[in-house]
Amino acid sequence: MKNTDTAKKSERAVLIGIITPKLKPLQAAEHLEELRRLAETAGAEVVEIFTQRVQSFNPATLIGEGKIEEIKTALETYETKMVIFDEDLSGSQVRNLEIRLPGVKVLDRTGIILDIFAKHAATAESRLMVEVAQLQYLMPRLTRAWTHLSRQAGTGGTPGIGMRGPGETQLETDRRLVRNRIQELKRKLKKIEKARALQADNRNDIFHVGIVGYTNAGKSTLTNRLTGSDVYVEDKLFATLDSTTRKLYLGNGESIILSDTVGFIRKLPHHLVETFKSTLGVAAHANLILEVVDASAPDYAEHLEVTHLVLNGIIDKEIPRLRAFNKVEKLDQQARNELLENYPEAIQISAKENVGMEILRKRLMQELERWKEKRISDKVKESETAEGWTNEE
Ligand SMILES: Nc1nc2c(ncn2[C@@H]2O[C@H](COP(=O)(O)OP(=O)(O)OP(=O)(O)O)[C@@H](O)[C@H]2O)c(=O)[nH]1
Ligand SMILES: [Mg+2]
Repeated sequence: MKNTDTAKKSERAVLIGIITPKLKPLQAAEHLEELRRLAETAGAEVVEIFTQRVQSFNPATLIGEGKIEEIKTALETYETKMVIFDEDLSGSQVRNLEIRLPGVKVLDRTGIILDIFAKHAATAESRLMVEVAQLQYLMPRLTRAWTHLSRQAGTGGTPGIGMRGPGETQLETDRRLVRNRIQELKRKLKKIEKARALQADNRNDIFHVGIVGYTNAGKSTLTNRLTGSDVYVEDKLFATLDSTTRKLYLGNGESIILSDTVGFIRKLPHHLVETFKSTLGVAAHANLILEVVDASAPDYAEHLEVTHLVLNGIIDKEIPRLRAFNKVEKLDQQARNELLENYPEAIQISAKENVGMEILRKRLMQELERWKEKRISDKVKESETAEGWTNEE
């Protein structure tokens, strides 16, 4: 086919990965492959990937002078105006790199993730969260060049009258405007969160399962498979941003609720996790966490680690967990046996090929029964305490 529309529309990009002594070569390659997928999901066409081995980062530009020259040549060869770093850049690193690479857009991993989030945000809540995250990202990158920020930040009007303190520079005014806007958005988010907590309270008598896991693990495919719903599935990162809640009938008149949530990814900056806490909070209110893992990903062990780190950051109570290794139809018998040996508690499924669904339903039923029993014993304890039967001296 001749020159497709998408090829014409997408912006070309050069990727840059840093290999630190801690990183094994295979790991580094996987990280870069993930960055390529992120860039493509954001709509870029990757034309070249550079890596640089470093003992320590160059504080001014992250990478060395020689590498910058190499990149400059590649940008000219490919007529490209965009570089994307796999590491997060500080505001001054972006500025220094933009001076060294004039006219080139310098982005980092978080910038790309935010771009994808903005594309996929479908509800008022996720749009608010994306805006907070974008403003927080913007803050350290603000320079004197950023004037008229009040309009850019969506607050309307021009900065200045009634807004500027005595002797305050434009930069300080801009920072203050961004901070105010962040506060305002956070207040709105708090309200939505409160409404959600209330909803969760009302649902107290139904067993709620939060489906979590690394992005692209197959969470939405599994939700669709189990509940016959039509949640958006795509072989792209962060296809899901807003959580979806569906009812699942387990048989014997039992039903539970399943929530499909936003996926995790490595190097997720702390402020992003903080901001998306309420979307992820759906999982924090769950009675069971169903962790979906792409068993066919070569770096699935790292996915497990990342998932746990993020989960521990957002969940402050003990919630039972069930792990399902997905996409196992892609593994040979030996790999499946190894999984079983290393993770005897986990189940193996293929949401796409409808494998292991009966076992999963059975495990969900068992967890439901366990939860019911616990509720009864908790209630008994509660009434005993209320009547002063226990802990009497
Ligand atoms: N081979 C195989 N592919 C699967 C399976 N389950 C899901 N997929 C594919 O994996 C890709 C991602 O699936 P999703 O269900 O969108 O994954 P997700 O975890 O919801 O991803 P995000 O919402 O982006 O975090 C899609 O191309 C699915 O078709 C499976 O069991 N086997
Ligand atoms: Mg999804």
